Amino acid sequence: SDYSQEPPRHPSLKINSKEPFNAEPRRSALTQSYITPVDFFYKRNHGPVPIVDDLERYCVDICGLIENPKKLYMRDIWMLAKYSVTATLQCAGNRRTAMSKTRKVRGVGWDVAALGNAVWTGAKLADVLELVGIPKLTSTTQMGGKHVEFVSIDKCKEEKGGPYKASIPLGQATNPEADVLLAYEMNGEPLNRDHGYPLRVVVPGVIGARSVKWLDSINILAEECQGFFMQRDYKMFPPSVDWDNINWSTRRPQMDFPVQSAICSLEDVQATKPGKVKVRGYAVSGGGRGIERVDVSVDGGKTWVEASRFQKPGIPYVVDDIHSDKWAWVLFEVIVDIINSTEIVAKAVYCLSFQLRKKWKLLITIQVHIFLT
Ligand code: MTE
Ligand code: MO
Repeated sequence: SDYSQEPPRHPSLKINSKEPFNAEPRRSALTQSYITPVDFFYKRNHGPVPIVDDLERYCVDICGLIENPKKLYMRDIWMLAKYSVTATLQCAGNRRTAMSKTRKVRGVGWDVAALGNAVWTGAKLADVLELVGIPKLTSTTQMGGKHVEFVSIDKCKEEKGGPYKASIPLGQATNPEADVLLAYEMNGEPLNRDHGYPLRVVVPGVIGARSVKWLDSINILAEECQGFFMQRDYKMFPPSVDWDNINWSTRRPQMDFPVQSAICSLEDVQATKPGKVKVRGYAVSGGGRGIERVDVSVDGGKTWVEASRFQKPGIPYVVDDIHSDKWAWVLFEVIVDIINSTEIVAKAVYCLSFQLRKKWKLLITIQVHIFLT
């Protein structure tokens, strides 16, 4: 593969792999702003970054199980209603290094910063599909086609030199409220090459792997995409399954990501003087479920205090559909008093749904070990 024409990158990024380029910001830099600057946004590529230099000729083929296949040029996509969605994109491998401490896992060794929160702007996929005759809110049982596949122009070794690809269910693709975008801007600027120039898919609330960059075609399929990243990667197995007895076809591809929280103002093991310590981090839930609360413990999980939390910049989070960015992370902060060597734990509580806001569930925690100096 040819890596001689990679784009420039910010020198502060922590590089996990050079070719293909995989990098994340330092965790302390990550939670400094609600919207992650493009320079500090993690980059996850599976091959060389492709070059699109003729925007006039660049187009997306919409094909598969439809009556009238169509080529959409950038000018056609720019004509559609323009939407901006604030969404956190998270790699399914985020925090893999910590997971490997419990049991060795394969893949890029990410710390806690293989995610970022951006304002994505573009056309809604539901509007694009309507252009080719697929009505809004087409349920998966209504049509011959049941899945919408996104195929890229890049090439990767997992696909034996073929393009990166993924699919989502037709019901999600045609639902305007799912906010699936064909995005041409990130944080108000045209996408840069690393993030998918000139056009990428953004599937909010779903693992990053489904948000295909450098879009080449959209394929309406009867079955879900059979590509490597849908069928032989990004699946969850119980502890009894190992690399020698794995049977990939027994599990569904991972789609919505689970609730997640991580402390970013401290390293996993950190020395400090006794006194006040700032605990700051992020919490995010897939599927648009939102974050109900973040609690922090300085005694390894015996007692808890609620952290203050910020979603839209400067405004304490308001719990309703309109004032929350439901696809976005929440930044939390609390000042704690440290008197002993101890373990600090953060816990995010997510909402099962905006309708059932009273019902909540706990999930992932992260632990930080503090030693007094
Ligand atoms: N799309 C293409 N065409 N090629 C890729 O390698 N990587 C996927 C996804 N889309 C990928 C892709 C994965 S695994 C993730 S986590 C996100 O893009 C990363 O997006 P980012 O680099 O913009 O942060
Ligand atoms: Mo990923």
